[in-house]
Amino acid sequence: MAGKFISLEGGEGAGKTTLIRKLKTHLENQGLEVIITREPGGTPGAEDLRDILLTGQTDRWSPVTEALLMYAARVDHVERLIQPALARGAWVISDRFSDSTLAYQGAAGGVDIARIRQLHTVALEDFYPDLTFILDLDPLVGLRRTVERGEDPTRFEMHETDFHTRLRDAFLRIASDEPDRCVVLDASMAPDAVYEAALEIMADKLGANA
Ligand code: T5A
Repeated sequence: MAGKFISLEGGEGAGKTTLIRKLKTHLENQGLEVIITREPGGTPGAEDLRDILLTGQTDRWSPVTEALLMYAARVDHVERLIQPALARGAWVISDRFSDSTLAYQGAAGGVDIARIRQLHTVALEDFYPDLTFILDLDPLVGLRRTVERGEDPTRFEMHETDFHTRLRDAFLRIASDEPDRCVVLDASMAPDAVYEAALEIMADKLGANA
């Protein structure tokens, strides 16, 4: 039986990585093989692209170039890691996927959404996650969390507040446009409360195994 593909989306510091670790442990306790991965990245070639995408000045690439680079990385990721894992029955959880391109390069960066959707079709046809969690959080709270972590900011974290507000609105719009696939989680709750809410949704949407 094919596995399931879950993506987590949201603004900076929303708590995706924290939630993914908990979901992995839960699913492994159900006897499932679980692969956790991230975008941009996830395979050696895509991680090379991640290095150039996340470093340098905010205007290092135009939003269209960013979208193309994100999709170059994504095709490698899907073909070499995600699809083979799903085919052998593993569950794959990715820290970001295609909705991030719609939100970051599209709604926040200014690339026409229809153009990004066309790019998706050219690159991956109708391949999408089975379930997407959108972690919704005030962007200032998320950015504060990343600052408190003490790492250097990425190119995207350095954008103005307006950019992060557009991102939040974009993710909420994606969730309301695609209610079968996407579920919004209130990421201002404590980590365990976010996890409990995610477990309930996963069981409801993906069935008994979850
Ligand atoms: N990008 C990506 C695009 O522009 N287009 C694309 O198509 C794609 C795929 C990736 C960047 O690339 C951009 C978007 C991103 O800017 P990244 O470093 O992977 O860069 O950035 P993020 O994905 O945003 O990852 P972060 O690690 O910054 O955030 P997370 O994973 O959402 O948050 P997490 O779990 O690491 O938590 C952050 C801090 O908050 C605490 C944690 O302990 C941690 O210290 N925390 C909480 N605190 C209070 N309450 C909670 N519920 C908490 N949950 C976590």
